[in-house]
Formats: sequence, C-alpha cells, structure tokens
Amino acid sequence: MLRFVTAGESHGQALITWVSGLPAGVPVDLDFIGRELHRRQLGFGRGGRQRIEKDQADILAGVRHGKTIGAPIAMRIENRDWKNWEKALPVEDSEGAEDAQRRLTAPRPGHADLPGSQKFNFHDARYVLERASARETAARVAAGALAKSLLREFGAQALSHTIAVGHVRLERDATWDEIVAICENLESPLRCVDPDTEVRMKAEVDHVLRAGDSVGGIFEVVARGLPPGLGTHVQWDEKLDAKIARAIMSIQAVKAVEIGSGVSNAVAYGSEVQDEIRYDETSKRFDRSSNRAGGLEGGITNGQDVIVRGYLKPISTLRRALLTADMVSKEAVKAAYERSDVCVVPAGGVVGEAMVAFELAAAFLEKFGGDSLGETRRNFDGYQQQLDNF
Ligand code: EPS
Repeated sequence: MLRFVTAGESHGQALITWVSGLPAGVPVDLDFIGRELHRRQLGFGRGGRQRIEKDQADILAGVRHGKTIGAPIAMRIENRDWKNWEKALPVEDSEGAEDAQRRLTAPRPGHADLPGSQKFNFHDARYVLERASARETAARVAAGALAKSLLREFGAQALSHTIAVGHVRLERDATWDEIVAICENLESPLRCVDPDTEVRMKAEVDHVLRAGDSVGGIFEVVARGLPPGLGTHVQWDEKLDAKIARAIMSIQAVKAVEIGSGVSNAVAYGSEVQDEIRYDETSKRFDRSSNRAGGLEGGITNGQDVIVRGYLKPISTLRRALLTADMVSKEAVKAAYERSDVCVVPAGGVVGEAMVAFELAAAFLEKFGGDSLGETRRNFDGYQQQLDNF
C-alpha cells in the first residue's frame, strides 16, 4: 500500500516525510524534487518567509544509486527560519524559556487556533498553529514528487494552473499545452494561462495587500495519460473520486473540491452533462466527446484527463484583524497578526498536483502491484493487452 505521513512544525528544525509502498527501481531525481519544492515557493502574494527558506529534500532512507529500493523512504526539508525560533520553541525546557515563548492567545477566526487549543487544552495557540501551518505542504510536495516519478514511468503526469483569484476568474478552458507551459514558466506570478486574466488577478492581490486583507481562489489539477480502470465502484471508501476529494480537502485552507465540472453539472440537464462515448479503431480505445465527468465515472478512471479543482478560502491571518475572544482573559480583542501570505492559490495548485499524483499512484499500484518496477510494468502491459482485446 502506498502511503505517506509528515512531521514537522512551521518554525521547528525541519519537515519530515515518510513514504512507504513504492516498488524498487523507480528512478529518483533530486533535481526534480528540488524543482517541485521551488515551484511551491513561488507566486505573487507570498509573505516574507519565502525569502528565508530555500526548500530542498535530503533523502535519508529508501533510495540508493538513484533508485528506490522498495524500503520506506524518509526525506528531510530544513526550516532555515528555525535559527530565529530556537529560543522560542526549544525541545528541552530550560530556565527562562517561558519568557522567550511567542504566545498567541487571541485566536484567528477561521484558523485552527481555537479548536486546536481547546482540543489539546492549551491556553496558547502556538503549538497548534505551528503544526496547522501550510509550511507542512512542502513535505507533501516532496512525497508527490516521488509519486510523479512513478507515474512518469507509465506516461502519466499531473499538472495544475490557477483558474480564480478572489473575484477574478479565467472564463475559458485551458488547453493541455497551456497548462504544461504555465507549469514550466517559473516567472508567472499567479500561474494563470491567460495573460490578461493574470494581470487582473495580480491587481486583486495588490488590492488585498494594501487593504490588510487576504484572498482565496481556485486551482485546477489535470492528470493526463492514465489508463481506464484505476479505483473502483465496489466499496464507498475505495472510490477514487472520494479518495482524491479527501486528499485535496486536506490541504490547508481548502474548503471545497470539485471533480470535472461537478458544480455547474448540478444545475444542468442530464443530456447537457453526460459525456458521450465513442470508440477509436486506431488506438483500440474508447473515449468521450467531452470531459465534464473529470475523468472519473463510478469512482473509476475512464481514460480521460482527471480534472480536480480545489477551492481555497482566503488566508485567516489578517493585518486588518477581525474581532475574537482572548483565550485567557475571555475579553473581546483583535485577532493576532503574524507575518503571513495574503494569497496562496499558485502554491495551492502545486500542492494539489502532489496530492492528486499521490492518490493516482496509490490507485495505480493497487491495480498493478509489483515489488519491482519491472513487475509493475509486466502487469501494466498485460492490462494494456486486455484493453486491446476488449
Ligand atoms: C503560514 C504562515 C507563514 C507562511 C507559511 C504558512 O509562515 P511564517 O509565519 O513563518 O511567516 O509563509 O508557509 C510557509 C512557511 C511555506 O513554506 O509555505 C501559516 O500560518 O499557515
């Protein structure tokens, strides 16, 4: 079973990712992982933190001579900011340590601050916010890069682009070539394929920067090159659309997930929504005249692009703070403000790619299995033959 978990707090020593279940023999390219981590750090509307960090994954286990060895993989991403927090968040308690703590008792509306503090019985949200922080998504991107490395061996990839920032929305579909280009373009401020729309998105971020506010938006992940038949309809918790929805929903600040054009499908007629089926003699494959289902029917891939959208709420840390109740005094106060991003939609897309790639890789290995890449490939090739003869 392919899975990953992470450890690490925003201003602790490092982030750790543990990945288990990849077959032996998957090529692992550190430059590729580094590039993915770098892409996540970009985007207009980020705070000062990204000028401090330069994310790189150090592989501690599970990869030798450039390939996976079938053993669990451990990766470490350093937090350069740790040196500024060593006194505030030491591992061992020491005399006077309390004075150095950076307490936060005015919980931010929308953040994990208050429910997390109530749950763990802290009257200071520091420990909660340190782990709830979206800094953790760097560890997810490292795991996603390994999943992408497996998918790439079978001609599949997951990419993303921004389709909305605040009130500004891309009003047309993006082509695959445009999505490829925007993922390669490290200069694009908001990762939108349409330059005019991107200018308006940038103005939206500028507006909230000036106003001390924050802004959310929508990213779209598109995965191409997958065979039909990943996932299953037979059990509710094994449906691939459900697994992908959970993976995207778990990203910090995501409050809604859409597969294909699921939201607008709900207010259209069946004849306008279902994708008609065709058969292509040359490729010996079925395809669809449209892809409103987002590549998933009955919780199973159908061979079309898998299309997933993540809806991000605006960041809950606001310079123009909202009212809250202090956790100690219980008095009405302004919510805490700490250095923060004001827009994370472009980074959200990169994290979304990682999460979708990971779920697809997990479903891929569930179907084709294999302890070595060669064994996975034999099983995959056998299935391709089955599809040829279907
Ligand atoms: C975050 C707050 C900011 C962000 C951070 C997420 O960090 P800081 O408090 O150190 O300025 O920059 O995101 C990252 C560090 C990152 O690498 O994405 C939060 O509260 O979620």
